[in-house]
Amino acid sequence: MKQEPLQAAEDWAVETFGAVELGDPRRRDRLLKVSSALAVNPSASLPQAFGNWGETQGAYRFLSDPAFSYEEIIQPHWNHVYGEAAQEERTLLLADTTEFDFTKHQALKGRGPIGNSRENIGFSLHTVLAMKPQTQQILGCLTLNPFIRQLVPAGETKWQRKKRARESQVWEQSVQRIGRVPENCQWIYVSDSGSDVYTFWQTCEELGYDFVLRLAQDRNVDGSEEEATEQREQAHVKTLVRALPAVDAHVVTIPAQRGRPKRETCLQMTFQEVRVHPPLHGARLSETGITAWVVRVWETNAPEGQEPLEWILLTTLPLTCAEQAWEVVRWYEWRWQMEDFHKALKTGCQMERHNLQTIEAVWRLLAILTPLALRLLVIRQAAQQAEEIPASEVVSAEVIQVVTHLDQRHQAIRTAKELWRAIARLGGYLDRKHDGPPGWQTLWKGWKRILDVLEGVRFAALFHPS
Ligand SMILES: [Mn+2]
Repeated sequence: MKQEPLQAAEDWAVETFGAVELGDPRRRDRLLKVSSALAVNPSASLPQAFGNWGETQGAYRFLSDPAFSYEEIIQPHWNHVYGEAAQEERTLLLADTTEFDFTKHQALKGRGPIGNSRENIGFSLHTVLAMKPQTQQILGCLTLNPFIRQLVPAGETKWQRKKRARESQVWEQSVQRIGRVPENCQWIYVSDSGSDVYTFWQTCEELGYDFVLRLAQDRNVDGSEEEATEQREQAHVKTLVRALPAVDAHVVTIPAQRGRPKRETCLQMTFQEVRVHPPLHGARLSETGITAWVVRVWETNAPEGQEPLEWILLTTLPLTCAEQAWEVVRWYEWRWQMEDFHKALKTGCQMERHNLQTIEAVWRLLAILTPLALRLLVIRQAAQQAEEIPASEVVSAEVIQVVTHLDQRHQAIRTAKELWRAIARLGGYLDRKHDGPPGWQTLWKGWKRILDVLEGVRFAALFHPS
């Protein structure tokens, strides 16, 4: 199977958005024009992507059209991904919330506050991506939920806060939007401590989802001993799990982050079944508790001056052995791909630089850029992982020829990894021993150069029919 990002922009646009229903067929045509122009040049502004005023104006008119919503634009993609995931036995749903900064566009109508400052403006975005755990392949986006944060009004009482729609509700809304888990499928939310929200867990239970998430609160659980007695002892989940001895240990590599170099470390692990009590207020569906398993991994030999790593995870998946508990930890580690996707939107697609008049127009653009950012993500993954796959399985012989010819090293390209390295070099990647993996912009630049050359080759053939 040829990898999807290697499709020509127009083919990709038709495949991704062709089934869209926006009423007037002219709207569909415009969507295909805008999406294929951005597919060629994902980080471009609209005037740059089109290079002529008439088409640019057409794109602005399309994005400002109140006749349809961002959901209608991305619906065919959501349907496609839902259908793909429904064919898998098990799918991980990586979910997270991020903020987009439009402080430079003060005129943007409908925007809200972001961060902790009252000066910065933009919107929040909750995203759910589907991932196939066997290959870590991202199937696509299952739902997007952009929203405007409400600042806490000064002097608000606890009761008023409960009544106001709270940000934490976006988690249960995302589950409801995706809907019931299809027959014979296991769909597992994988999410950070932002999803420590009891009503989210209840919604998962109601619609058939499992989850693996990081606990934020030290919730009440049944005490471990004397479960049979009438007076069940209460305990706090973190205190309880921290008192358990390690049942296993693994050496893992912690990737470099926030200026700290990558390091190898030994992680201790323990796990136990718990009965989590509902909070005293606000458990919507029922007042019953939830049976789950808590997993703790922690570092005992952190280098001096570095905070030792500790994750306390909660999962609805029954854990009967250490191997299952490690699997859950591994899935939680893969969550970084979600953060990478948000980076692809911000850095790869320069989402925050677009100058539109209303937040609804920004969200319509977001619906176009989301499948595009996924294309960037797949390219970067391919560049990092594709070690053993022959290049000829990924692209046509014509592409391999063009890349070999343009690459200054002029070496034979055998594997997909060699192919992507050469493509990155065409985009300016130096590929020295100490260089990290190539970034989005570099890969995309290299790939775009090949697309341009291919177009030239095909164009030339028109004039010299053989
Ligand atoms: Mn988060």
